[in-house]
Amino acid sequence: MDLTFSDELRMLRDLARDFTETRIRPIAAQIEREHRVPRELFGALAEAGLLGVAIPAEHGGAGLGETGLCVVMDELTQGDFSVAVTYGAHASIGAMSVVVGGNAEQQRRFLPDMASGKLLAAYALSEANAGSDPAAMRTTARPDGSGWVLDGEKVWITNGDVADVVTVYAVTDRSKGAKGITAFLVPSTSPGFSVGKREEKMGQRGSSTVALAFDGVRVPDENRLGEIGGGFKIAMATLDRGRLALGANCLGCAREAHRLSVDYARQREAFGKPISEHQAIQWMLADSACDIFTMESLVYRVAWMCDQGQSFGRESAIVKLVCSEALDRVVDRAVQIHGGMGYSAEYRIEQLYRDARVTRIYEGTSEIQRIVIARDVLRRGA
Ligand code: COS
Repeated sequence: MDLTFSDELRMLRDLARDFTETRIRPIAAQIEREHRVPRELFGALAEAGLLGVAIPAEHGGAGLGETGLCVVMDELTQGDFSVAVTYGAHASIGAMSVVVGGNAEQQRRFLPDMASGKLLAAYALSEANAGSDPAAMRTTARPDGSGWVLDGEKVWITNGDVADVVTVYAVTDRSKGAKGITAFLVPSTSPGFSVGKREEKMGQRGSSTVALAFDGVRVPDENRLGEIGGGFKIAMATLDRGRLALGANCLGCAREAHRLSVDYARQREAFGKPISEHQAIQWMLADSACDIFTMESLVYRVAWMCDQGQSFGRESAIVKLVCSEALDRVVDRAVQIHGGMGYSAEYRIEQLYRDARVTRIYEGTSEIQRIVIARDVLRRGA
């Protein structure tokens, strides 16, 4: 059993690590202060060849699969969570909708430009009253001549205000529930497409999360992704990949919080010696090391399963659940180790604590992951 990265993946990790050190860390405080990831950073990510990591090579990507994507997410998140999430909305759930659900012509038409950064992608599923239960969505698409007309509103759309093309899920037959939902690739320049309210969030403040409105937006049938009524499955299969990549985000954030905690514990003194020499602190550091090793082992094993073409829906829910809850413990311990300083906005750990909280909520809450896992256990056996 070989659990080492290939030379290609090692080179990718070094590239993403160097990008994080030279392009992200120097501006991380500014991103947090201004609540904005500079648009130029997309250009830099594209230039570094990082936008199309998981896009197949025949469509202009690097063809390094979900493992490659997780490697990049792991590294970028260590520099700044908002940058990694902004990246993921494009490179993970944005572009992966087309990889998962697009026909050959759509993949030829969209993927090379998504890999080069000419087209930025986003994914629009959630609505104000349809978050955990997306099948209850209200956005509709009705057939009209040779295309479709979309009406409705989506919320919590990461990159919704910067994307050039958004995968929008809409009801085409309400009587069929989840089987009456269809996916569409909607250019943001379409008349009737508008960007609404930007969320003010507890954490990941640099990433842009907006509402999108569709007011009689016409979409040609050639932009319909997959079968009529097949949209829910595309949404879920894309989320299987998104939840895995999110596990890599959690891993990167945990590594950063842990590293800062080790450094702090070595230099902060109490009772006449560095706090790292007190057993109470050592136990917290040991517990976080266990959590991080578990996260790393899970993320890369499930990424490998995905890239081998194995079924990994249950496992991606396990990654999302375990990694987001492990991250929660790691950042909580990190604040505790930092003591009062961990509660001060002057120390980075305060931001990491806030950035981490939403990982137990977005792309399916912990409770939804347990539903996905339990249903699969009951259907396919333990
Ligand atoms: N891949 C492919 N198809 C899938 C799938 C997956 N991972 N999960 C479900 N499906 C299919 C099912 O197989 C079913 O089709 P068949 O009847 O032909 O088998 C269809 O989709 C409907 O599935 P199901 O009946 O399980 O749908 P539910 O409405 O009960 O929803 C949950 C299931 C709760 C798991 C789903 O709604 C979910 O993941 N909710 C959370 C959504 C979320 O993550 N939102 C966050 C915002 S997105 S950034």
